[in-house]
Parts: sequence; structure tokens; C-alpha cells
Amino acid sequence: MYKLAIFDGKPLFADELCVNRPTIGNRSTFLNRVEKMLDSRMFTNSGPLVRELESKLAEYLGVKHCIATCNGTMALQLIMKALNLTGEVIVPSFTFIATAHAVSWQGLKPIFCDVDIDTNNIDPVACERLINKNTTAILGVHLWGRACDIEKLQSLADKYNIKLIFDSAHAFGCSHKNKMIAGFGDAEAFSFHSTKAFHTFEGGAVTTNNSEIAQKIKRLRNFGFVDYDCVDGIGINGKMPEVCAAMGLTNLESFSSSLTNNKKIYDEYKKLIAGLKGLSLHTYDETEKNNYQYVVIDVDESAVGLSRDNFIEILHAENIKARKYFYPGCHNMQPYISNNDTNKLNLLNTRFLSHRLMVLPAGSSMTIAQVNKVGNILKSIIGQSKLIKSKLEALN
Ligand code: T4K
Repeated sequence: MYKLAIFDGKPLFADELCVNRPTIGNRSTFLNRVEKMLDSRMFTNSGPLVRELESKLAEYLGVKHCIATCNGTMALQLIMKALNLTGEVIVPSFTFIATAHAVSWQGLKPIFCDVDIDTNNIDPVACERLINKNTTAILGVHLWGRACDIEKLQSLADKYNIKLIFDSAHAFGCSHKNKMIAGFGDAEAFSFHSTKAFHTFEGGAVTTNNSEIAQKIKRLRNFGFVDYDCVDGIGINGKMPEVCAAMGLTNLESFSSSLTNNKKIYDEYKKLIAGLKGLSLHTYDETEKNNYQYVVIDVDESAVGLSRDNFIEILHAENIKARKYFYPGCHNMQPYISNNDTNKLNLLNTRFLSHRLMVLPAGSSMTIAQVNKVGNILKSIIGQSKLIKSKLEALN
């Protein structure tokens, strides 16, 4: 039986295996772009590389407008500012904290909604119960690249005359009813952070089919400038630098091979996890596009005898840096948990999921051999779960 590193064995991996290490694309193509950029001395302020990236992304995503930003959080904030939101915005609690913080940073109040247990996305029924006279928008998150129930959310937005925004940070390259995620709701916000399926080092974008919103966001992104000397409101610096666009253009050229690789890694995990008692892999609708960036595992403690947190502890000792995304749910983090309305919330599905899910290392830098080693150690952990549990209890 394998001697686990947590009990003084040798870690399975000498170097850390991380979730979602960045892709690089063709290194020499990227460096050529950077050389040209250096020669041109045009480094930012909507230069040629940013404009080229915006137009290529809009084409790939099948959306009228793509406005590149310095990160995904800024993309969300620009949308909320452009839509003149006030009061309350309904958000899922089971998401990365940036979703809620972007709302708060705009001086708005995030109202936390529970998620659907199967899709992990905002639950439209629970969402409708939260709508009141102060609500000005619903902000859905396409978690793990799986589309929200867009039709139901859109009909709520229409019924109550409020805005519908999507945080599409996880959903680049994903589709809904065979249309690329990008043109739904009033606008969508992407993150192109290095840990994303498609990245620009740091970066993001707003996508929309609404030309008025697009024009407004372009101005807001650049301090509110309409023209050289004319500012028409409080803008911000939300621009993407040229070097980031160079990375984006290079990554876009190899994006389809990144997707193929992600799917290969995901499928290998799928085979391995299928035989493991108490663990189940989140699946994606095979009739839709997904970027397969997230290998999400549900740990059923009652079946396996070990909790999700036990797995994380054991795997980390082996240098397998699995993550507890998105524990403990935004409403359980500061400053929201200190708020009297928020800390009484009983979001059962958020609680359930945030105590059971773990995300395994996947994506471009993983090899099939590494996935097999991770699968074998999971098998070994499950095979000796009783013994491990008692040893862990003795340790703590
Ligand atoms: N909405 C949602 C739903 C989001 O998930 C995010 C971001 C946003 C909005 C906001 O978008 P941005 O403003 O960030 O564009 C990471 C990312 O920092 C964050 O962008 C992302 N979501 C979130 C899900 O994950 P951490 O705290 O997990 O990052 P970190 O540094 O622990 O990185 C994860 C692993 O990746 C590490 O084990 C090492 C590896 N890594 C990381 C970086 C940055 C690399 O190998 N190379 C790298 O350059 O938050």
C-alpha cells in the first residue's frame, strides 16, 4: 500500500501540480509580436494589438462588440456603471469573491441567492423571491463554463424591468443552445486571468450586442474621454495593455488545440473517477461547447469515509494542489458575513456544494501520465480510507 506523504511518505510529485496553469501558445510568435510592439513604442491606450484582439474575439464569439479590459473584475464594474445600476443586485453566493466585490465596489448591495444543486448556477426560482423595488439587476455566473438558465433569467429581467448581466469568467469558448456565451443578457464580462482557459496574463472583456452600452463602456474604460479634450462623466482606467493583447492574440491562435488537450485530460479523469466509490466528476453537456478547464469532483463523505477537506489535506501533502473553489460561499466571507441581513441567510445548496466540491489540477500543463498518478492515489486513499481517517484523527 502506498505510503502517503501526510504520514511521512515521499510526496508523489516533486513539483506542485496546480489547477489551471497558464497556456503560452507559440512562444516565438508571441515574442515577435512583443518585438514589434517595442519598436512601435505603442504600449497602451487601445493600440493596434488590443484592437486586433477585440475584433478577433468578437468574431470568434459571434458578438457585435468586444471591449478589452485590464481584468474581469473591471469588466463587471464597467457594465454595472454603464447600466446606471442603483440599489440591489442579485448574485449567486457560490462564486469567486470578485463577483460580489465588483457589485459592492460600485456602491451597490449584493443580494446573495442560492444555486441549483445540479448546475451550480443561480437558481431562477430563488432569484425571483429576492426581487423587490430596490432590485436593478440580476448578475448570473456561468460557473465552470456551464451556462445559467438564461431563458428563465431573461424572462425575470423582462417581467420586473431590470437588467441581466453575466459573469462569464469561466465560460470562454463555451456555448448555450449552440450560441457562444458572450451575447446574452445586457452584457457579459469575461476574465482573461492567467488561470483561465484563454488568457492575456491579466485581462478581461465586456461583450454585448447593444451598441449603446458598448460605446459607453469604451468611454468609461478610458477615464470618460469622448474626444481628446472632452470628458463626459466619471470614467476609470480599465484599459488592457498591448503586451497583454499580444499574449491574447497568440493564445487565440492555439486555443482550439488547448481545448482538445483540456478535453483529453478531462476524459482521462472521467475514466479514472468512474470506478471510485464516493467520488463523482461534474459532467458537461456534450451537445454544447465547454472549455473543460475545471475538473470538479464531488466528495460524498458518507460513502468514502473521508471528507472533502481530508482529501485536500492528503493531496496537498503529495504536491497535488487541489482547490476548494468556492468555499465557503461569498455570503460567508467578509464584509458580507458581518452584515445582519446576510449572516442569517440559509443557502442550503451553497453550503452543501462548498463543503463537498474540490477542483483537481487540469488544463494545459497536465499530462495523461500525471492524471493517472492522481487517479491512482485517489484509488489508494479510498482503499485505505478507514485507516487514514483514524490516523488523521490521531494527528489532529
Ligand atoms: N468572476 C469569477 C467567477 C472568477 O472566477 C473570477 C476570477 C473573476 C470574476 C474575476 O476575474 P479577474 O479580475 O481575476 O480577471 C484565481 C484567479 O486569481 C482568479 O482570476 C480566478 N477567478 C479564480 C477562480 O482563481 P486564486 O486565488 O485561486 O489564484 P492562485 O494564485 O492561487 O492561482 C491558482 C493556481 O494557478 C496556483 O496554484 C498556481 C497557478 N498559477 C497561477 C498564476 C496566477 C500559475 O501557474 N501561474 C500564474 O501566473 O484565484
